[in-house]
Amino acid sequence: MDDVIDIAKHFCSIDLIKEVEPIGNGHINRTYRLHMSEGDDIILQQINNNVFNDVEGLSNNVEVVLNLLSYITDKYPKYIKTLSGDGFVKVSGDYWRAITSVPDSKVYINLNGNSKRAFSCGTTLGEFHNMLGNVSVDMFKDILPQFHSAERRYREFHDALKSANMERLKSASVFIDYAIDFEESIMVYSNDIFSDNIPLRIVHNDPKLSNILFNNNDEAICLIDYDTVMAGTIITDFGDALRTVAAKANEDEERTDRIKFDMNLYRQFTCGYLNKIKDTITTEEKNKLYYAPLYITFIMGLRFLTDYLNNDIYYSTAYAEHNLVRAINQFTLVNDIKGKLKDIESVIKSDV
Ligand code: GN1
Ligand code: MG
Repeated sequence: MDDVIDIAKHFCSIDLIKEVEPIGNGHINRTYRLHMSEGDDIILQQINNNVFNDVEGLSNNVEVVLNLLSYITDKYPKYIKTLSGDGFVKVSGDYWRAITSVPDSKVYINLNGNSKRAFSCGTTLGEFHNMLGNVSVDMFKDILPQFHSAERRYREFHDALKSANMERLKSASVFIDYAIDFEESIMVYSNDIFSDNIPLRIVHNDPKLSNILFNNNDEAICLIDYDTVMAGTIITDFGDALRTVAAKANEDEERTDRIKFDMNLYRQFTCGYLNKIKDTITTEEKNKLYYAPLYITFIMGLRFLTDYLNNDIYYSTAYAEHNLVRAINQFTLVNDIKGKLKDIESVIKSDV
């Protein structure tokens, strides 16, 4: 852990560090908690420069969002600058930044049917959207352009098909066909979401369950992981949260018979969400929410499949077929959601 201490010394006095603990289960960044003998614990995170080329822009976005939130609530972490006043530090070619830790908090990677937690997740996402929904998008840099657009993700998929090796093309062939069959209908959704009548707002862009902190009473406190906070739509955030909040199995589950969309958790989340967002959401946005879980789950499956075809250059993987397993998992969830689409829509319609 000496290298972590070497980085930590740019953000705090190292005499105050009691313990360094590796944390997190993200696919992209390395994260540590510094347990401090005084003041808040510190979350120290390496920025994956491979994914985030514009480290300056990314740091600006994280700092701006945490500063904005700090005027409204004390539930969110505070941005910590380096002792010399910079937004991040570069050590041995790697970039690092720090924020305060939220005390007595935990994350879940599965809600195991717990309605109260699902409702609370909805409330927390709704609050986040309310707090940032009318902030000028110009304050944030578009560091990951077209992040949730199907046009971009299909372009990358078709490029990957051209360069993939025979072995992976063969093992993924059923799912490649599946993705090709879906292209037209997914493009329709994408064009419908990223259209002129849907406002671009500052949203989270990665509000998955493991990015929601809970307190010991099982109430969600806040969202974490601000790397993707930038202009986007509340529709994709709504879908992305449900992709994991209402999933009966985790994203890594191989046993496809366990992969289902839990309608009760969906209902609870949606109730909590709509209740908070009702004064901000437009009719056009609300009318499109129902297909968001299907759309964004499909996009994730497509991204995992693309990365598999690219020999795992983007997501960290624990074994050779990991990205393919994740793609199959997400496509299985898409199929389940598809069968429930009418019911999903009626829940949103019935909540006025
Ligand atoms: C990545 O790094 P992590 O796990 O927070 C990805 C998200 C995906 C997610 C899938 C910048 O997030 O878009 O939804 O994996 N983040 C980026 O679990 O690509
Ligand atoms: Mg993330």
